Formats: sequence, structure tokens, C-alpha cells
Amino acid sequence: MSQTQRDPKVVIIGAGMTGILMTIKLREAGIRDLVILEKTDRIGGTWRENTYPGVACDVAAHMYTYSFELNPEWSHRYAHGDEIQTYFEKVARKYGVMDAVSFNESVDHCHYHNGKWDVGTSKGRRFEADFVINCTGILHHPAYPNIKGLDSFEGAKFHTARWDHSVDLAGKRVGIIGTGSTSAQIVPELQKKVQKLTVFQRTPHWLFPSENYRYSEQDKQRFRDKPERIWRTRRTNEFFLQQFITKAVTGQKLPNFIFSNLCKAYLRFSVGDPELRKKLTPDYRVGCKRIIISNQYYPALQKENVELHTDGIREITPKGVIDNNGVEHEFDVLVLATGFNPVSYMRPMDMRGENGQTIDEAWEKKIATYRSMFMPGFPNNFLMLGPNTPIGNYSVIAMSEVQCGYILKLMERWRKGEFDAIDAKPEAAQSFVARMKDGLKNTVWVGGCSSWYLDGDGDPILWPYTWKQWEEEMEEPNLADFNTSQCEPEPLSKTA
Ligand code: N01
Repeated sequence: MSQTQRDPKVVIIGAGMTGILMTIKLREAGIRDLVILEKTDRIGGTWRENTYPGVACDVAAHMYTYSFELNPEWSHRYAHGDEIQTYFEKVARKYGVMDAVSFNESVDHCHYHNGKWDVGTSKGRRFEADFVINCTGILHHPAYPNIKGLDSFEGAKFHTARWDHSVDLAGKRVGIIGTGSTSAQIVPELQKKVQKLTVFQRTPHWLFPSENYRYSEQDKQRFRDKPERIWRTRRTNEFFLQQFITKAVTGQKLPNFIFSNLCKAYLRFSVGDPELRKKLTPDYRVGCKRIIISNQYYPALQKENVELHTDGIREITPKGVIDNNGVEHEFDVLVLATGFNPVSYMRPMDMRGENGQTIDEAWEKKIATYRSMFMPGFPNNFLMLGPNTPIGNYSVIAMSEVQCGYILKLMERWRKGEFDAIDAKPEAAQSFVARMKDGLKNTVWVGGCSSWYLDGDGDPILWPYTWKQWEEEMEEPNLADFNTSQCEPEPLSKTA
């Protein structure tokens, strides 16, 4: 670090994939005064919380890997959840991230005043920070269905992200509500174990088949010997996603035509029974809801002990589920594969920017940011994987690395003393939101379905252009889009 550089105090909220990444990269840049506040007793975020049978990442493993920490040991093309959790723990240990984490310490409040953030925690501690980085994840607030009688069910009942491993499912009658990506991973696993599995589908999803082949010891040795081979595998996956899937879902006609027909053909050829096929055929455009990557779901649904139910749920009773035809289905166990509330971001934390403005107030009319990461009125505060990050079916690790680079460039300027506080201009955020809205008109996400991709107004919270465009635009911060200022910091009364 040069003599003239200042060393900021940084608070990172959350020790999942993005929190680990930020810590490693900040330290590499010479920023040592940082703490990660983690509400639970383990790192890992999504992969710590989701332990359901069959949990895996539907982005190819060599792509769902930090670029600076390739992993020749992945066992399958799509890694299993516990393997991913182990990977993050190993990386965190290797880079000394654990030393920075304060476990079982959640953030109660986070208030901005005059260039500093005052962060108060569940342990009663206070931190004064120059920067706050929200690494709070996207899909971690379970969404529970609003179904009459849900609490009356007397058997075991749990959300997929709160899997109760003490419940033995062998030989049981199990009902599962929801048919998204999570359910599609669970159903093939439960089918092998349970006596009877009833899958309650409200809306069918499109599926794209992909074989989850196992890497042999020989494959792994080849990766170990020549990391360039890992890069080649990774680039092939990236090419497929960027040139095909991303273009297909953001409205480019030819990729969309090919992709849609592949999904339709897969359904046609893999489900023989026309009745069942009809039930599984969505009435919206391919890609409108997140595409499920699986070649195991349709086969599992056609096993003798599995029933796909599509007549809707009227209510839940102590014994099971009454459908809209008045028929009661009795279960020992009820699994809620009903997804997540993705637009909570750092809420319900009491986070207040300038003039005490809360996030709810800032986003009262609409969730809006500048470049997904900046909320005007919340200076020196960054949101990882915020709205309009190009989530889709791409790797969130790749996205986070780009966002991390952007943050480091801004912090570098702070360190040189160019400013004490940096805040996105409201007009820059408005213009960003308007550009998103404009691009979203052409995408399949407005293709007549409801999904977690949509905000409360029904507008998709995804990036509507290509990955390349996003990467290029994120290459260098445009300071003209920010207000910067120098501050005279006032000491806090109590600082840890
Ligand atoms: O959640 P979802 P998910 N009555 O929101 C249904 C990521 N993920 O947990 O479609 C009846 O997709 C709802 O029905 P409908 C991935 O990004 C990643 O499966 O709204 N049904 C739907 O079928 C994914 O997209 C991996 O009509 C109700 C389901 O519940 C995201 O997580 C693996 C209902 C919810 O589907 C979310 O997937 C798994 C009700 N009242 C997941 N309420 C990776 O591999 C909801 N539903 C990285």
C-alpha cells in the first residue's frame, strides 16, 4: 500500500459466496480492516441452508467456481450441494476468510451519517464503517404458501430450505407442493424412497435436459495436470450460455426459436402419456419462468408411485390436502417447495441512508438501483446481486466477480482521498431503471407467466441485454453518475 492510501473500515454482511469473495479481493487489494457479520454459525449461504435430497447447482460446476480458485475435484458436471458447501469452506479457510467472520451475529441496524455507517448487531456491538457491502443473497427468505389450514397439518411439514433430516421418508406417503427447480431436484430422489409421492403442480415449467455425468478419476487427473483444460470446459459452458440461452431469453429470434423447440421436443419425446404431457405443457413462452435443467424429473413423474396433481389445492387439513374437487389426499409428510421471496435483499434489517430514509421508503414506489448495486441516498453502500443483475441461468459467481471488481475500483478512489462519500445520482438510477424497462419489453420474462423474476409490479428484475454488454458496461465506473463529497466524520458514542 502506498503512503498516500487510506485504509477503509469495511463491514460485509453475510458470509455466503459473495461475502467470501469480497473478503478475499479486498484483502488482496490491501484492505485489512474488515469484518463479516454472519447471522448463523457457518459460512456458505444458499448451500448451508439448502440441504434437501438431490440439492445441486444447475449451472455447470466448472463455471460455478471462483475464477481464481478452480477446482479439478468436482465429482459431476453439476455439483451436489454438500460438495459446493465443502468447496466454499475450503476456499474460505485457504484465504483466511474465517478469521474475518463473526458468526451468530446478525445486523440489527445499519445507519448512515456523514460519511460513516453505524452498524449495530444482535450481540450488542457497534461498528463504525466507511463502507457497507451487502452480501445478503437473493433466495434465502422462504416463501410459504397462503393455503387455508396450512398450520393444521399433523404430520411432518417443512419448507425445502428448512429440510427436517430427522424425518425418515422411507415408505411414507409424501405430498410436495410446487414444481420449480427445487422440486424438480427433490422429486427424483423422493420417488426412490417413499411409498407414494403426490406432486401438486399449479403451473407447469419448461425443462431443458442435461446429463449430469460423473467426472472419472482420469478426468480429474487431467484437470489437475493442466488447469487450462478446466478453462476450456468453463469457456465452452460460458459460450453455450452466452450465445444461446442468454440470447434466447433476451429476445433474439433464432436462438429463441431453437431453444423453445428443443424444450418442446424434449417434453414430447420423454412423456408418452398424452394426458400427462398435456398437464406438463406450459401455456407461456419457454424461459418466462426460470428454465429447469433436468433429465430426471419427467422420468420420475412417470414412475408408478408418483402422481402429478393439477386440480389445485382447496385447503390443508390435519390429515393432508383437499383438492379443488373436494377429494382428500392423506399424507405422512408435506413438503413445501414453494420457493423464495427474492426481493427482500437486505431487509428486514433496519438500514437507513441519508436523512434516516429506510429501504422501504426508498423503494416505496419501485425497487430501483443504479447498476444493480447502488441505492441513491445510501452512500458508500453496495448491494451484491441486486435487482437487474443478469441472474437468469448464468453463474452468480461470475456476476459477483464483475461486481466485486467495480466496487474495488470505486474504493480505490476513496483510498486516494478523491472523496469520502459516494452516492449514485437519483437521475442515474432513474435512467438505469428506464433502460432496463425498455430492454425487458423484448424478453421472454414478460411472456405471460408469474415467477420470482418479477417485482411487485410485475416487472422482471433481470438484466435484459447480453452478458457481454453487462461486462463491458461494468468495466469502469462512470463517476459522472455519482455524487461525491468530502466529510468531516463525527465520532460515534460507542464503537467496537
Ligand atoms: O422456487 P420457484 P424454487 N400453491 O419459485 C409453487 C434457484 N434454485 O425453490 O409456478 C401451489 O421456482 C409455484 O407455482 P407457480 C433457481 O434460481 C437453484 O423451485 O407460481 N403452488 C412453483 O411451482 C430457482 O429458479 C438451484 O404457479 C405454489 C413453486 O411453488 C429458484 O431457486 C436449485 C404455491 C415455486 O417455484 C427458486 O426455485 C434449486 C401455492 N400457494 C433452486 N405457492 C440451483 O441448482 C408457490 N407455489 C442453482
